[in-house]
Amino acid sequence: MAGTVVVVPTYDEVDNLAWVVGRLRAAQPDVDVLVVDDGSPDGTGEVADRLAAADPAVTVVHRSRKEGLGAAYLHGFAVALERGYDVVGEMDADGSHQPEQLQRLRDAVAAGADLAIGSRWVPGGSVRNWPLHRELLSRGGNLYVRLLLGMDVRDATAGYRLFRRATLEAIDLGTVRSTGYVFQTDLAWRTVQAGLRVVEVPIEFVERERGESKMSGQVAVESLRLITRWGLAERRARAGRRRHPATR
Ligand SMILES: Nc1nc2c(ncn2[C@@H]2O[C@H](COP(=O)(O)OP(=O)(O)O)[C@@H](O)[C@H]2O)c(=O)[nH]1
Ligand SMILES: [Mg+2]
Repeated sequence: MAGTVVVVPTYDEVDNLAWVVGRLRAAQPDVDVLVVDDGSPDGTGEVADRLAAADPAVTVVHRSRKEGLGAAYLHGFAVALERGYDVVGEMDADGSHQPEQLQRLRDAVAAGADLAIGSRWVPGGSVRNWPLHRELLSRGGNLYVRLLLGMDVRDATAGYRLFRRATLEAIDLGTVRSTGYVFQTDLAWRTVQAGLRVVEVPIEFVERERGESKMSGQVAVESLRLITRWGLAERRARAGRRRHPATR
C-alpha cells in the first residue's frame, strides 16, 4: 500500500485530539492518521478508539506507559513502515501544527525533499501565543545545534514533519536512544549525515489553548547533553578526516 500517514503522539490530549484529527481529515482526506497514546490517564486513548471506530483512515496504537515523545514516534514509525506507507509524518495533537498547512510539507516532498520540516525560524515562519521564555529556549536551542553540529537547519527541534519512507529506512532507527524532544534534532542530524535532503517550509506554530505542555527541565537537559556529545564526536571525526584524508 502506498500513501501518506501522519503519526500523532498523545499524552493527556483529551480536549484536543478529536478537534485536531477532524481538521486533518478535512484538510487532507487522502492522508491516514496513526495515534500513539501512552496510556493517558485522562482518557485520550478512548477518544482515539472512538475516532478509529468511526473512520477507517484513523488507527491507534496503545502503549502502556509514558516513555517520551521519541519512544512513541519510533513505535509509530515501525507500525507505519510495516503497513507499507511511503510518506510518514509527525504532528502534535494540541493544535500547534495546523493541519491546514500540511500541504506545504507535502509539496516539499513532492519536489524532492527527503525530510520536510515545518519551520518556525525560516522567513515566513512564526509562532503565535508563545511566552518569551519558550521563544528564547527554542531559538537558543537551535543556535546551539547550529554552532555545535554545523547543521544548516533553522528549526531542528520542530515536530511538524514528513519523512520519505526511504529516509526512515536509511537513518537506522534501531540505534536511536533519545527519548525527549531532542529526538527531533537526532533524526534531522541523522538525515543530514546520511547525505539526504532536508527542506524547511515556513509554518505558523500556534501554542496550545487547552491541556498542558509536557516540556520539562529533564527534556531540556537531555537535549543539551546529547547535542554536546554529538557536536564533540563530529569535531573528532572532522579532525580525523583532516589527518587522514581519503585517498581517491
Ligand atoms: N505518546 C506520547 N506523546 C507525548 C509524550 N510527550 C509529549 N507527547 C505529545 O507530543 C506532542 C507535543 O507535546 P507538547 O506537550 O505539546 O510539547 P510542546 O508543544 O513543546 O509544549 C503532544 O501531542 C503531546 O501529547 C509522551 O511521552 N508520549
Ligand atoms: Mg505543544
